[in-house]
Amino acid sequence: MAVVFDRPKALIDVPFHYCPGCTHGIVHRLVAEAIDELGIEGRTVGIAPVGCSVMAYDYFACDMIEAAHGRAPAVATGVKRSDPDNLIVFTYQGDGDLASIGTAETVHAAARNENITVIFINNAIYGMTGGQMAPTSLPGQVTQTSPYGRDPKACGYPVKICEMLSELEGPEYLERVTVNSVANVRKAKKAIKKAFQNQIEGKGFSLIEVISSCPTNWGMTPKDALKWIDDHMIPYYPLGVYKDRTGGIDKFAKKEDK
Ligand SMILES: Cc1ncc(C[n+]2csc(CCOP(=O)(O)OP(=O)(O)O)c2C)c(N)n1
Repeated sequence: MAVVFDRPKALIDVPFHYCPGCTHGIVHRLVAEAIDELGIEGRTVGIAPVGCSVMAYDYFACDMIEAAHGRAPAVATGVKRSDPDNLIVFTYQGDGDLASIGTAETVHAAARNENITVIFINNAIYGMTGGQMAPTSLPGQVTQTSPYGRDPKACGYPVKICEMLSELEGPEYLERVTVNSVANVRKAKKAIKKAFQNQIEGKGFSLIEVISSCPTNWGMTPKDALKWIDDHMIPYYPLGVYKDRTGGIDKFAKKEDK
């Protein structure tokens, strides 16, 4: 009988601990599929810091390192530079991790065009710690620490990572995707695979921002959470390629051409 669906080899056969409807599991699968398809399992190292994906080392069948909260790009830099021609290094980070406590590490790894792959899970909330406001929480979004909705006057505006990093000359590839429909999952897969392929080809820093759902802390059913992504997250965080130096989407290249 033909096998039409199977677990990627780069995922260990254990149940995830994630809440029902959380999209971390989908993204884990896409990363694992990319590792399988590119044939890099034996030389891939993942870095997962603190957040709901803190136990990613139990799920990926490759070497995994636990970084302190926010520090994954710095750890990834050290690992990658120790064996740059062989190792394929990815980080897997939440928005509290990457866009708050780890902002400096993110910005400087991108500015250095460090040859690593960053998977950035933007679920607009601090999931693991119980639903506090994140740097990416939307204006008006109700969280445990903004019970009347995020007020930009008191809490500032969300940090748009792809837009911000696209202002740097360094990074090779920045794309924002989501996984709230089959079509969007397919596009996310393509972007994630490209982010790994870029590293294999030595092109440099690739970051894929995945707009994700957190039904538990958003206080919604899994289905409503996927719709909330369409209705609220995507208008604020438009999907698309923000930089692709080799593909010609690069404002610095345009400036030089003129
Ligand atoms: C240095 C440090 N500060 C704070 C914490 C507490 N902490 C653990 S996880 C987390 C937030 C994680 O949120 P996010 O990165 O968005 O990932 P998610 O859980 O939503 O997937 C925080 C603040 C910590 N573990 N270490």
